[in-house]
Amino acid sequence: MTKPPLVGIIMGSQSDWPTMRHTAEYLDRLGVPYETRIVSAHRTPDRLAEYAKAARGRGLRIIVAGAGGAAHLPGMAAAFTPLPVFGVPVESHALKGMDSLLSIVQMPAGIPVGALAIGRAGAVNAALLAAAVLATTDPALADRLDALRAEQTEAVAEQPVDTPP
Ligand code: RP5
Repeated sequence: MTKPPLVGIIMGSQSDWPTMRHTAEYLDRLGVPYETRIVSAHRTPDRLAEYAKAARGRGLRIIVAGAGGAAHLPGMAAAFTPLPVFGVPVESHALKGMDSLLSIVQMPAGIPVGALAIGRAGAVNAALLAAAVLATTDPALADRLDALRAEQTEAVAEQPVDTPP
């Protein structure tokens, strides 16, 4: 039987998936159950409201929201749910994700969004941050997170090598 999702990974467009799949990949590595949805703040506002309002009642614990450009998805999701929302600024073509970052990070006091880095780094770290929050009440997950960090440390060489041209 599959476990019910604890993390909702939402994104504004199919075009965000190449970035947001990294969140899914890391949650898979850590054994954290999640779901994925395309939910646009602008193109599907009713879907966003319904999703965010129902999220806690369906058992989700955290929402990771990725969006690019005028990236209102994380902030609007946070407005509709008391769950922690982590925002991932997707790298846009026109402004390289600076637009996404500034849209996500500068929330008015009272409705928080935890803003991550632009692009893949933010997507990976959103998964690790979500796992760290869940690990505060899940010792087995805390062990898996420790193991992943140890693996990462082991993988760092002491000396650089020339890369082929
Ligand atoms: C945002 O607009 C999405 O999050 C996406 O990053 C951006 C562009 O969307 P598409 O035009 O590629 O669907 O809503």
